[in-house]
Amino acid sequence: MAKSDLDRGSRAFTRKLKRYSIFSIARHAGNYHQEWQQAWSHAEPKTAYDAVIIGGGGHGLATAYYLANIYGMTNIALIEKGWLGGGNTGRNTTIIRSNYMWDESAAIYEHALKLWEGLSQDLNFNVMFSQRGVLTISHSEHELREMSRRVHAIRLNGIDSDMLSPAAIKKLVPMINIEPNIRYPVLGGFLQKRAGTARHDAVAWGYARAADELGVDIIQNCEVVGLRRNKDKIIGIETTKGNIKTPKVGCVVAGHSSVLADMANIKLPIASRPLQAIVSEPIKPILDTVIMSNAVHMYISQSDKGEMVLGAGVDKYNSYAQTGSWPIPEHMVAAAVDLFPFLSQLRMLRQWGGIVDICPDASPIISKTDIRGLYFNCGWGTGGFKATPGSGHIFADLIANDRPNSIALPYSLKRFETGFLIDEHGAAGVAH
Ligand code: FAD
Ligand code: PYC
Repeated sequence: MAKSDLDRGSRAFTRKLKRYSIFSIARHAGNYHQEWQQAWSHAEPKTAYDAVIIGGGGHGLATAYYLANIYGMTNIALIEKGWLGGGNTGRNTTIIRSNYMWDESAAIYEHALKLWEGLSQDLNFNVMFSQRGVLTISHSEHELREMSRRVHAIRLNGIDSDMLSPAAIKKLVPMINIEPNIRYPVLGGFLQKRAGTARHDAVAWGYARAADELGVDIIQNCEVVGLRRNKDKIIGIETTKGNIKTPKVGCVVAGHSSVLADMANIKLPIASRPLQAIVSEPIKPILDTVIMSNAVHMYISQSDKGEMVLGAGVDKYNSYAQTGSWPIPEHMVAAAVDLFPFLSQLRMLRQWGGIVDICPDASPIISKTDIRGLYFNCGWGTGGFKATPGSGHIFADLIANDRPNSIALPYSLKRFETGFLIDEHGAAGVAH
C-alpha cells in the first residue's frame, strides 16, 4: 500500500473517531457550534491525479464518491470554482420523482429513486429524503387524457402512479381550491406516492464528506479555465490554482457546460437559461404533498422549516446571470393564489435563480466525447436534482470503464446525430 493511501485511511479513521465519540457530542453540546470538526478537508491541488471531476454540485460530488467507493479510484480530485452546492444543487426546489414517459427515462430516474431510498444510510448523513408524494394536477380535459396516457406508460415500467379525481385531491390536499369557476379549475391529477423531496445542501455535504473520507481531494474556489489535450486525448486541465495532469476529466457543470465544452472546441446542443423560485415566511405545517401544475408552470411544497417553496417556469432567454425576469414569478404567484388562496396572506421572503442547461429533447447528456478521456454529464435542465445519485452512479461507471452501461447508452451525444431523441418536455413540463 502506498504511503498516500495510508495517510488517507488514517485521515478518515481519525476524523470518524472524533466525530462519533460520545465525548465529542458532550464536548460540542454547550459550545454553540464552535470547534466543530470540518465535514471535509479543504485540499490544495496536487500536480497529477488519475481523474478530475469538474463541478462541486450534487452530480459531481456523487460521481467522485462512487468513483472512489465502487471503483477504488481514490487518487482523484473534485474541482469547484465557488463553494460546494452553490450552483443549482443549492438553488433547486428539491422535487424527486421518477414518473417520466419513456423507457430510457424510467430506467435512469427510477435507478436514482431507488438510490435515494437508501442514501442517508449509505452516506451515513441525513439527507432528509421525504417520500411525501408528488401530485401533478390538470386543468383541462385534454391535459387529463394526456396524463392518463403517461400514467399507463409509467405503470408499464413498474413505477407507481395513480390518477386522482378532484374529490380525492381535495382529501389529500385540503388547502387546494377545487371550485369549478376559478381561472385554473382542478379537473384531476396523478400522484406518485414514492416521490417527494430531500434537503438539497445536505445532499452535497453528505456526498462531500463521504468522498473526502475515501481520500478524494475536494478543491473549492478553483476555477477550471482550460482543458489540455494532446491531439485527440485529454492530458490535463488549467485552473486558477495551477495546471493539473490527468488522463480523465469528467465535466459536471450544469448551466456552464457549453463554456467548458468550448474549451475543447465542442459545441453542445444546450441552452442555458435562468430558472427561478421563491419562498415565503415560515408557517405551521399545512401542506405535506408536493403539487405541480404543468399548464401554469407552478409548483409548491412546504419545507421542513415551514416555508412555502414555490417555483416557476424557465425564463425565455439565455443568460448566465443567476436571477431572472419579474413577469415569470408574477405569473406563477397569480396562479398559485388562485389554487391556494391562503397564500395571499403570506409575505415572500426570498427569490433566486439558477442557470439550467436544457437539451432540445429535455433529457440529459451522459457521454464520452471524441476527445479520449473527456466526458460530459449535463443537460439535466430544470429536473436534475431528482437524478443526483443515479447520475453520479452511472457517470462514475462511464469514467471508470470508459464505456457507457445500458442506462447511460441512450444519453450519448450521438443521439443528436442519429435522431434517437428522448423527448421528455411533457414530463419536465412544470418548469418548461
Ligand atoms: P450544479 O449544482 O449547478 O453544479 C455545477 C457546479 O459546477 C457549480 O457549483 C459551479 O460553480 C461549478 N462550475 C461551473 N463552471 C466551473 C468551472 N469552470 N470550474 C469549476 N467549477 C465550475 N431539479 C429537480 O429534479 N427537482 C426540482 O425541484 C428542481 N427545481 C429547480 C429549481 C430551480 C430554481 C433550479 C435553478 C433548478 C431546479 N432543478 C430541479 C434542477 C436541478 O437543480 C439541477 O438539474 C441539478 O441541481 C444540477 O446539479 P449539478 O450538480 O449538475 O449542477
Ligand atoms: O423536475 O420535478 C421537476 C421539477 C420541479 C420543479 C423544477 N423541476
